[in-house]
Amino acid sequence: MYPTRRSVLGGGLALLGAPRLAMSQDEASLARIARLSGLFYGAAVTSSQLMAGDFTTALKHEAEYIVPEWEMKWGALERERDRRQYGTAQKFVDFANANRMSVRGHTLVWHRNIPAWAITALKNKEYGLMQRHVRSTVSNFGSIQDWDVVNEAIEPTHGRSDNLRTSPFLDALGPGYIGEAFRAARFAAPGARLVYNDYGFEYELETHRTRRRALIRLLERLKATSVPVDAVGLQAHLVTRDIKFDPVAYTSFLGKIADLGLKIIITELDIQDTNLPADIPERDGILADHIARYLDAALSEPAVIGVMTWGLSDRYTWLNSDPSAKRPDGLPSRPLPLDVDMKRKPMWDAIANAMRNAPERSA
Ligand code: 9MR
Repeated sequence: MYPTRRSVLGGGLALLGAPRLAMSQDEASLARIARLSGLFYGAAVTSSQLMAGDFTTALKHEAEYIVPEWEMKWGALERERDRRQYGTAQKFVDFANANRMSVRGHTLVWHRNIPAWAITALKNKEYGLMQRHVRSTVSNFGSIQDWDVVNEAIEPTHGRSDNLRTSPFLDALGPGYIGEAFRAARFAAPGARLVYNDYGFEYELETHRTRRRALIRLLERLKATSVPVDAVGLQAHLVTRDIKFDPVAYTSFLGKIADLGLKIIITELDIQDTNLPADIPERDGILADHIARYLDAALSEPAVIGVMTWGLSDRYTWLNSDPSAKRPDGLPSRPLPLDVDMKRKPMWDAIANAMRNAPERSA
């Protein structure tokens, strides 16, 4: 079943005469294709999926990076105060080591999944708490060289002039909490790539335009105050509902991030199909086309160094349990490169082709 001859040869790779892709159909994988362009490819998974038979086989074949969907969030690591439990999260590191993969750490400071006791402690102005969490987590996973340090700190609708989201961290520590989090991470892992990660930048919607401006301003502020941020993670949870993607506007946005000396990672790529026809070939074609347009634009910016999908197979996706992504006909969604049986979909080809056609990165 995996990989299938039809899906590899029929799906576009047969046309690849270029020496950059001189690999057999069995060898072809998103990670290998990515690497040939100097990019990396990986996927988000949960700990139980690391031992899920055919899925695990597909994961090892396709990806060179994994990122835990939940298991490294604060609420998972320290549900009870001062009783930090690293066992489940460690499984990702062990799996990666055993399979010559890398782990992205996700995520140190986020307004969601904060343990209840920590919300109370932050309200009580325990100033060192966030920094301690960052330092302990990063030091514990010394082999992780890539961390989402602050996640989703922008929310212009919250009405602040700095466009920051009101959150337990902001309330307790003020806007400087972002810089403090990065400094704590740099202290604990001087060589790691430290990432600011966020969503909602892709489309020609007023909200997305505002968010793009807000992100650039935030990054400018961080750079101006020597905050050690190395890269920006753009989640890229795409949607197909009646909205416009403008490659020119998007690449200009990416260019502004690159001009600040920052790398860019597409960190959580997937796509909602709530409004699309039930017919699978038709639906998959539209989704693949949308992904292709997005990635062709994104990967034209040399500062983009890698692509992670939020899941690998339609069998396991947060979109099947998210109410906003439910299809009116109740059919399961198809947001990822492999179907529920681990067969490659047109989206796999779209991602592979976009990475193959990307200008070669030097590092
Ligand atoms: O996919 C993740 C889901 O399984 C978790 O329940 C949820 C809350 O921890 O987080 C989901 O992942 C989110 C990611 O951490 C940050 N960006 C948005 C993702 C989808 O909600």
